[in-house]
Amino acid sequence: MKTNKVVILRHGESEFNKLNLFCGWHDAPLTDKGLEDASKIAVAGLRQHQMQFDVIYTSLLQRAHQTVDVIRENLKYHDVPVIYDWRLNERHYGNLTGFNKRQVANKYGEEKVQIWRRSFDVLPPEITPDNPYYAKIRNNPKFKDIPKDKFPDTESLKTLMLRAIPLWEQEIMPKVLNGQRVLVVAHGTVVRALMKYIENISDDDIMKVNIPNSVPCVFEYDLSSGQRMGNIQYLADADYVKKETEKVAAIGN
Ligand code: DG2
Repeated sequence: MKTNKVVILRHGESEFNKLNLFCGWHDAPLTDKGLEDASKIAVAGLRQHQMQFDVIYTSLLQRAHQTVDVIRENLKYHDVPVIYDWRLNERHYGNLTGFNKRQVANKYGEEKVQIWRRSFDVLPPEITPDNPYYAKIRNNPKFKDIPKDKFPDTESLKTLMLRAIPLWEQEIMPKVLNGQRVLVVAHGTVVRALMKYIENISDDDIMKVNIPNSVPCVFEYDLSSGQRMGNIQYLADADYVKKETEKVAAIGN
C-alpha cells in the first residue's frame, strides 16, 4: 500500500507565550528557549523519524518563520521551498491581544477565559483602536496583501477554519495525495483547526484539545483511497507531550 505523511507543527515558545499574554496576530519573536526547543524537540523528532520534505507551508508571523529557519538550518533543507500564507496565521485574539491570561481570568473569571480560548464559535471582543497592538497589527507590512474584507478584528476557531481549511483542501492535500512530503509550521489554533477537520472532532471535544510548542504531529494517508490511516503520531517523548499539553491547557500565572 502506498502511503504519504504530512507533518503539522506549532512554533517554539514565543515571547508572548513566556509572558502568558494573548498573542494572536501580534508578531512576537521566539524566546531563546523557543529557539532551543525548535532544535532540541522539533528537529530531533523529525531527524529521529527520518522525515524529509518537498515543501514547507507557514504563516506570515515571525515566531513560525524562526521555527522554520531552525528546521531548515539543522536538517539542511535549504533547497526546500517555503510558502508563506496569511491563512495559516494564528487566530486573531481581538481585544484580548496583549493582555495577560491570568489577569483577564481574575477580571472575567476562568470559565469565560476558557470559553474565549477553547470554544468552537465564541468570538473574543473585537480589537479597538485603543488596544496597544491595534495599529501595529493593522500596519504590519507583512499583512498588506490580505484582502481588506478578510482582515479580521477578532476570530474564533470556527472563523479561523473558514480561511485555513480551503488552503488545506485546495492546496495542501492535493500535494500530499500526489506524494509530496509537506511540513506545515503554524500556531496553536491553526493546528487545532486542522486536527478538528482531519479527525472530524466534534465542537465539544475540540475544547479539550491543546497543542504543545515544537512537537511535530504526523498524519498518514493511503494514497489510493485518500483515506486517513491510524492515529496521530507525536514525534516526541509521550511524557514530555503530556506535560507540555497540560501547561498549554492551564491559564497559567
Ligand atoms: C497563542 C495561543 O497562539 O494561545 O495567540 O496567545 O500558538 O501563536 O502561541 P500561538 C496566542 P491559547 O489559545 O493557547 O491561549
